[in-house]
Amino acid sequence: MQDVPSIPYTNLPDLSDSERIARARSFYLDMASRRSCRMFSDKPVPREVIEQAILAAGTAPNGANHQPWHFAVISDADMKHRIREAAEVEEKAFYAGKAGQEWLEALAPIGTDEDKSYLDIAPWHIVVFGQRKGGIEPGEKKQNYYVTESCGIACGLLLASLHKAGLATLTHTPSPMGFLREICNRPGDEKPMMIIVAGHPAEDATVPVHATKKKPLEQISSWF
Ligand code: IYR
Repeated sequence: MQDVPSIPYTNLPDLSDSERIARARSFYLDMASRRSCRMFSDKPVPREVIEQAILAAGTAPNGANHQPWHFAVISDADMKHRIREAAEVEEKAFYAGKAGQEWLEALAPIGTDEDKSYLDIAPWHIVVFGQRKGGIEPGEKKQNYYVTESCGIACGLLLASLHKAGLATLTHTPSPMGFLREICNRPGDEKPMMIIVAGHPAEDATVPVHATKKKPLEQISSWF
């Protein structure tokens, strides 16, 4: 390693191995109870919850620590409605055949369609943009690296934080989603990655059983 300004690595708790296993299992069980929600309540959620979740997202490992992301956070009803209308235009074409038969068949057990009324109802939209150009200091236009990977990890942390805060979430990815750049007033070198919809589930909310079935460890890992 090159000699760069450094601080001691002292921020991890001193746990026993059994405590480590218990914590890892507890986190797994908590995350396993997360469900993608498509039936939201309009019950408000304090802005501070969203702020803390975005701060958590902003700790994600990323390319050259350029932190190549921007979160456009929307509670304004008119803006949410504009997003809904634009998303539904794309989704209508998608479900009318643009997706292709194989994709539509894959989605059939989830029961999704072009009706995105939850975008009006949920209190918060967090639109995640990946920054192709940036750097660390405001206004810099350096090349950014691993933008997709970095933003993917950040979105994972954002979803985990919101779930830990007792909120329902949905990763919504209308395709194409260039309209998000215009609505959120973001520059052309930013790529909309996804909308994370957050709020409380509707009282009668349900989730498709299909989405609750997760692959077992043997199927998702190999050990050497
Ligand atoms: N964006 C569409 C379709 C969709 C695609 C996948 I892959 C999903 O896992 C779920 C939905 C929609 O939101 O309906």
